[in-house]
Amino acid sequence: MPEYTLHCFAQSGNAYRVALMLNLIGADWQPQFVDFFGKGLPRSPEWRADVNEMGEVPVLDHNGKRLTQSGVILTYLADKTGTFAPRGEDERLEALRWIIFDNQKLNGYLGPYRFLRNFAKPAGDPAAMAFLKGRIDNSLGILEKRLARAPFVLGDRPTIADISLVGYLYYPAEEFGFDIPATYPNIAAWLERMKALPGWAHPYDLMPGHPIA
Ligand SMILES: N[C@@H](CCC(=O)N[C@@H](CS)C(=O)NCC(=O)O)C(=O)O
Repeated sequence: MPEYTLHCFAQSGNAYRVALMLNLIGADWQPQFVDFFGKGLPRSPEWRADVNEMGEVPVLDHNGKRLTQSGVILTYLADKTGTFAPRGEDERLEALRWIIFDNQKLNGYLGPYRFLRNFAKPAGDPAAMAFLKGRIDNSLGILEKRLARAPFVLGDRPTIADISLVGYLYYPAEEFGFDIPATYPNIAAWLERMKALPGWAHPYDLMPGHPIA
């Protein structure tokens, strides 16, 4: 039995952050498929009672400990292994700052936008989509500017802040209806740097459930 079990599904960029981290650190891990689109599993009362009261993926099981929220899990894995960990108080707080920004304003909007565009029935209301797109453009602009300063979000080496921020950014452009790397050159170069790390894999190759049955 592998050391880590990640409850996830291929379309989840929130889960991808954790799957990618596990692969990059060379962890002994296995994915546990969560049927989000077919059974709506995380929304069932049983799943909420037994797995995660917040009704969300990702969930990580490790040695009898159960963790949720990708930012918490990334912090846990970085603390445990020392890999991709921020160094010192200032970096730790800076990483947390970017992880919160990402969860709320970058991938926090990009994930629902992609969901409403591709998977929701009915698809997203045009006014809601326009609101989300405006917020996404603003947040991508902030990240683009940040990445003009250094190769990675905190400086010269990748940390959990980068692993969080790439959450949805490797999914195909047609799922968003706009091409992020083609629009933001600093983000494009940073995505290539992250992709060059040993252990990198695409979300559709790393987690089960693509294509949707
Ligand atoms: N901030 C959370 C977001 C998790 C999240 O929203 N996951 C989605 C799947 S991509 C989910 O399970 N949504 C179920 C729901 O909101 O009902 C994290 O980073 O772990």
